[in-house]
Parts: sequence; C-alpha cells; structure tokens
Amino acid sequence: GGPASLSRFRGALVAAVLGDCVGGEFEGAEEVPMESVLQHLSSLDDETKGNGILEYSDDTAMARCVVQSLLTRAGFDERDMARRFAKEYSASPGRGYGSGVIQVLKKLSSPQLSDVYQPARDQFNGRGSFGNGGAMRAAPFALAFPDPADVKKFAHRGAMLTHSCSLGYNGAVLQALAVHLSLQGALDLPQKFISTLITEMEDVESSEATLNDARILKEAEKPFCERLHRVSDLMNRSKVSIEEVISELGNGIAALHSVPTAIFCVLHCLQPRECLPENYGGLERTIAYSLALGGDTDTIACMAGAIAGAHYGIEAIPQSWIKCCEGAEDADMNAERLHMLYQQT
Ligand code: 8NA
Ligand code: MG
Ligand code: MG
Repeated sequence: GGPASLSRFRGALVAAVLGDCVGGEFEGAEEVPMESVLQHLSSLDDETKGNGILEYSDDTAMARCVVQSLLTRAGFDERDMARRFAKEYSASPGRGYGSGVIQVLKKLSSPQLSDVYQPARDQFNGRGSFGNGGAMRAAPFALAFPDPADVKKFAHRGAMLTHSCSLGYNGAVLQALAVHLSLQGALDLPQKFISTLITEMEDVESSEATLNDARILKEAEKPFCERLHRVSDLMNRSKVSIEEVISELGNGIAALHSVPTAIFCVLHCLQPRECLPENYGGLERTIAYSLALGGDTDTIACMAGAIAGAHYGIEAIPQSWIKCCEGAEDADMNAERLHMLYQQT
C-alpha cells in the first residue's frame, strides 16, 4: 500500500501482537537455535496439531489499553490511560509484567492519586525505570497521530506513566518514530531510514534530563544515538553473526538493549538471509530472526513486528499465524479505527 495505507496500519498492530504471542515461547532463554524457532513457527501452520491459542503478555495487554484510550478520548488523556493500565493489571495480573512496574500499576489504581506520573517517578529510588515496558506499547502512538512532533510528545508522556527514566521513555519515543517512518514507506530507503532516526534522536537526547541520566548510568552521552550508529554499522556488513548482534546491541529488558535491536532485526531481514527459509517473506523473516536472538524475545519480536508490519502491510502476515494468536483479530479491527482517527487529525 501507499504511505499510511490501511494495510500498513493493520500490519503494524497485528504483527506486534504476533511477535508478543509467538515470542513468549522463548522469553528469557539464553540461546535459541534457529531450528527451534522454525519448528515453533511451522507448528502454527499445522492445523492438525490443534495447538490451541498462544496467549499475549504484558506487551499486548498494555498496548490494548493505549489503543482503547487513544480511541475513546480521540487523543492522549493521561488519566484515562493510567486508569486503563491499572484496571487491566488487576483483571489479569499474570501476563508476565516486569517485577518493578507492578508496584506502579498497583498505585495507579488508587482513587486518591492526584498526579498519575508520581508512582513512576518513585521507582528505583527516584531514578525511574529504564525497562522496555514503555517502548513495547509505543506503536499505537504512531497510528493515532500523523504529525511526528505529536508522535514524539505523546509516546513520551504515555511511557512516563510507568517509565520516568529517560533511558526508558526515550526508547518509547524511538520505537514510535520507527513505526511512524515505516508507515510512510521510509524502509524503502534503509540507509535514509536509520540516518533519519539518528537525526531525530540527536534532538530528543539533547535534553538536560537525558544527558543527566546518561551520566549517572555511565552510558554514552547520547545512548540511543550511539546504539543507532552501531545498527547502521552492522547493517552495512555483509555477514553478521547472532552473537555479534547480541554483544553489540543486546537482547535484554532495558529499552537501550532492545529497541535498537528490534530496529536492526527489521533492517537485517529486508533481504533474504541464508539462515532463514527461502519461502519466508520479509515479515516472517523479521519475526523468526527476532526470536533467534533469545533474551526478551516477546518484546523484541513485538517491537520489530510493529515496524515490519507497517512496512509490509497486512497481506504479508500468514493467516495461520493470526488464527493462533490471542488478540490478533482485535488488533486488526482496532487498526481500522486508528486509521480513521489518524485521518481526522
Ligand atoms: P520494569 O519497569 O519492572 O523493568 C524491568 C526490570 O528492569 C526491573 O524489574 C529491574 O530489574 C530493571 N530495571 C529497570 N529500571 C531500573 C533501574 N533504574 N535500576 C535498576 N534496575 C532497573 O518492567 P517493564 O515494564 O519495563 O518490563 C520490561 C520487560 O520485563 C518486559 O519485556 C516484560 O515482558 C518483562 N519481563 C521480561 C522477562 C524476560 O525474561 N525477558 C520475563 C518476565 C517479564
Ligand atoms: Mg511480555
Ligand atoms: Mg518481554
């Protein structure tokens, strides 16, 4: 489809859910042989197995809250979004939430709470969380707002409800920007895609709060920019091993060790790869490759899925995968509603 087509919206939201659902199988595994990934994925095609439904985790549970809030309020409303996070957590606490964020979600359900951003600020002795929980639910912001300035502003505020450390919320801004660019067709020019992200993040990471957090955590002056330069270096190499990707970019639960990784997965899988089946299209390659990195597989595949889905569109997603994943059909319907909201704004 053309820029911001309905197919791209559907692809983004549905592939994010698929990444989360199929990635759950390997979450936290240190090493994941590609053979196991391909076996897992091909079992989804095998209807005779009747392997039931793959459940979504915190990634999708919170993204659904973001979507519902943006749609119901026709824009960003922090109190409404916070209330939905809290309600969702208390209804289904067993979705695999990070151990820290649970405290925030419990505090957000208090009716006495006057500042919905305060519980997040109190995390980790006042430093805030740098986990990828803000980034994992950031894609819908790119589907609700056409103006990149709004995408950045609201992805930031939406993440701040649980992640007040800049290394957490800037990951959400980066993820939302990557989905925004991909929706516009920017992955047709991969080199320009990554250099645009670097330029954007140069600006985002020049804030006083960001520079200060990076100093305290002994990271590079502009941590996400530094990682995006690594992504750019890796994508220009003819051969890259999984071990190198993990050691250069990471596969962990910190936003810094997973958002640039997800972006790399998408870029790396734009072309056919030796380690992946020839009959796989780009979207299937991206999901499979993300899982083979191990670590926080559901979240990395969810984020890579959103970016790749926005590029390839809904037609690239195997029907058999959609049928196996809880929440995939809902995501498809919500993508259509977000597409209407996007066009109204
Ligand atoms: P979070 O805010 O609780 O952060 C996740 C974890 O990161 C925390 O529990 C801490 O261990 C660590 N952390 C974050 N900020 C700091 C800090 N300032 N100082 C010290 N440690 C810190 O949760 P989240 O919403 O960011 O979730 C992140 C990931 O964890 C998600 O992928 C989610 O699915 C979850 N999770 C991951 C695994 C896994 O094995 N990869 C398993 C279960 C849950
Ligand atoms: Mg999860
Ligand atoms: Mg995860």
